[in-house]
Amino acid sequence: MFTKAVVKRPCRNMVKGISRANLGKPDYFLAIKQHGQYVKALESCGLDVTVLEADEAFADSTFIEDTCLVTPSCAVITNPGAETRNGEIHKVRTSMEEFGLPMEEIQTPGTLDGGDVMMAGNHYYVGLSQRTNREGFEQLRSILKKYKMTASAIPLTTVLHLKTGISYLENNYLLAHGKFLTLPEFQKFSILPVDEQEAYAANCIWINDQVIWPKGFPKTKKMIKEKGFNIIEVDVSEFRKLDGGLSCLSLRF
Ligand code: CIR
Repeated sequence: MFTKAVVKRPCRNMVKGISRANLGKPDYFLAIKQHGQYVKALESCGLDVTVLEADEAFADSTFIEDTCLVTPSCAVITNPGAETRNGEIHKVRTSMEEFGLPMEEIQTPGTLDGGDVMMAGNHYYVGLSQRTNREGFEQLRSILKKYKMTASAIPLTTVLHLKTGISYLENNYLLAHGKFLTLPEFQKFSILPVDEQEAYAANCIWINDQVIWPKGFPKTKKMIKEKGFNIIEVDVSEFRKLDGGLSCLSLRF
C-alpha cells in the first residue's frame, strides 16, 4: 500500500533535457498539462501528493525518480550517473527529510539512478546501466541489508534504465519486453509479455491495485485489463520525448 507521492513540476528548460528518443523536442505547455493529469491520477489512487517547484537549473529534474529510492524503512538519495543531473539530489534531499524516514545516500565513486531500481516486495532488482555502476549497486545492497532488505544486480545492454523494460505489478506479475522475457532471474514471476511495437508500455506503475498506464498501446492494455487490473490512462507523450516514462515522474511510498 502506498500513501504518498512526491513529484516535481517540469521546468521550461526541459526542452534541453537528455534525449535519445528521436521524437522531437517536448512542448513545455503540453508537458505541464500532462503533468497535472499525472498528479490527478496519483491522487485518484488515494495518494497524498507533494508537488515540488520546477527548477530551471536542471532540465531533467521532473524525472525525480532517479534522485531517490524510497523504501518502507528508509530513503536513499542516489548519485545520478548523468553529470548534468547529479546536482538534482540536493533539493530532493531537503524535501525528503521532511517525511522523517532515516536518510541514506550513495556516494562517489558509486553512481545510481532510481530508474534502475525495481522493488518486488522486500527485494530490489538493480540494473547496471550507463547510469548505475557496480559500486553504486554494492552500496545500495549494504544499505538495504541494514534494514533487512535484499538486492540483486541485472546487467543491462539495450535500455536506458531497468524500469524502461520491466514493471512489477504485484501479485507476482511482471510486465516485460525483449531480453527481460527470458532472463532466468525473472522466471519465478508470472510474466506479462509486451510486444516490441508497444515497448514503451513496459514502464507503468502499480499503485494500490490500480495501474497508471501510458495512453495508447492497446494490445498490452487489453492483456493487463484481462488480468483484472483497473487502468488509469495518462498521456505522457512530452516526457517520452526525453526518454522518460510514468515511473520516472514520481517517488511513491
Ligand atoms: C535522462 O536521460 O536522464 C532523462 N532524460 C530521462 C530519465 C528517465 N528516468 C527514468 O527512466 N527513471
